[in-house]
Amino acid sequence: MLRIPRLYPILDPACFPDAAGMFSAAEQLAAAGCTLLQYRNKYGNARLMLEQSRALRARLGSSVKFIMNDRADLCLAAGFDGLHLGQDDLSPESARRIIGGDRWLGVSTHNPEQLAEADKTSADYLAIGPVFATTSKVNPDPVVGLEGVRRARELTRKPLVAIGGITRANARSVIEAGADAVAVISDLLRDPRKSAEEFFEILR
Ligand code: TZP
Ligand code: MG
Repeated sequence: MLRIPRLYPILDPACFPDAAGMFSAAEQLAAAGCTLLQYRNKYGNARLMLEQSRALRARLGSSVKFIMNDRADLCLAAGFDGLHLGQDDLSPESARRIIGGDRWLGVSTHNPEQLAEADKTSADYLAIGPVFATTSKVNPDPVVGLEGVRRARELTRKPLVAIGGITRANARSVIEAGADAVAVISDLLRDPRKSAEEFFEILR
């Protein structure tokens, strides 16, 4: 079973004024000690997504594990280390056939039924959320709260990533509810290096 770092930052170009801002944030996160980053782009075309993914890899090298959101094809094309799937993406087993056995595969779930279902797949880690209200996702599922994290913990032994509205103020409670890691977009945007360092301090 893989060991997932406590902090799992998600880079979404929609949250930055331009690509340079996202690249700079990625470098700051790596400088703070982040070793796992997800690239999540809901609006870019495939060509732009591949360009940005390759640029991220070129800047940060192989010390960071890069996870592609949604797209198995771009995961391979960019030479990423893993793929993260939602409930409307390829099934975990279909994606697994594409990415192979060695890359990480993560699956998002939003309730106990989805969690239990995903637990039966070859996914390497499972995500549960949104734990709290979030403005970073269009049409988010209902919040599951800390109770949702506790319930998820009871249903899987796979590494569990909590996502949605997680900040330095509530991250500790999420880990105490049973999550192994927190995935974060917005609370890393302002001063990414300092914010990530504070997350690590809180989650030690
Ligand atoms: N999936 C569930 S909530 C969410 C995603 C991608 C957004 C998380 O962003 P934030 O800003 O950390 O709430
Ligand atoms: Mg998806």
